Amino acid sequence: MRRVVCPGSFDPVTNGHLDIIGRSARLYDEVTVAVLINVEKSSLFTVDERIDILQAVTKDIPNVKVRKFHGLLVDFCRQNEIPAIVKGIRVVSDFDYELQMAQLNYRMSGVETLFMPTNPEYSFLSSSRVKEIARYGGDVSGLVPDLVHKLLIERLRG
Ligand code: COD
Repeated sequence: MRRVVCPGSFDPVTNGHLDIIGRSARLYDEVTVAVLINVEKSSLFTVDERIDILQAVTKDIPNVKVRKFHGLLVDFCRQNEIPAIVKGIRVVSDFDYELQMAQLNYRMSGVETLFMPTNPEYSFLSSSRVKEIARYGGDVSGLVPDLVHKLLIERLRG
């Protein structure tokens, strides 16, 4: 079975993330979406909320599963026998950052990283920008799944 992991914070998942997850699911037998537990970074949604959201928005893709992890991604890959990571690349600065991480991950473990160019429709999209726009009352519909849109409004505008 060909397995791959799509890792991230997903705070919250955007349509850019979903595009990469869906395209990966067409290439691999099993895609594990791995949500980082990062106690040092404050987040809008808890890890368990992010997992519930990811499960809901990927429910129609049968070969996608959602898990959480802490520590090194390559350790999660080893424990779950996943030989490769998929990362979406939006802009050249993403590549600079991701290349270094890919090379370190390979050196530590032999786990490969594959870069998937973002759909141009989503190349400007990040979770942080979505939260900022929603916080100040901007419209994020079309940038995130409808469920996330609803939850953002509830959480940020009380
Ligand atoms: N279009 C396409 N892809 C996108 C888009 C978009 N609009 N937005 C995000 N992405 C992709 C990117 O590939 C990104 O890597 C991924 O989605 C997740 O994005 P985020 O913002 O949710 O997650 P990050 O960047 O905070 O996640 C970083 C990781 C959790 C992957 C990373 O920090 C990690 O692996 N941490 C574990 C510790 C570790 O192993 N460190 C490495 C040492 S070398």
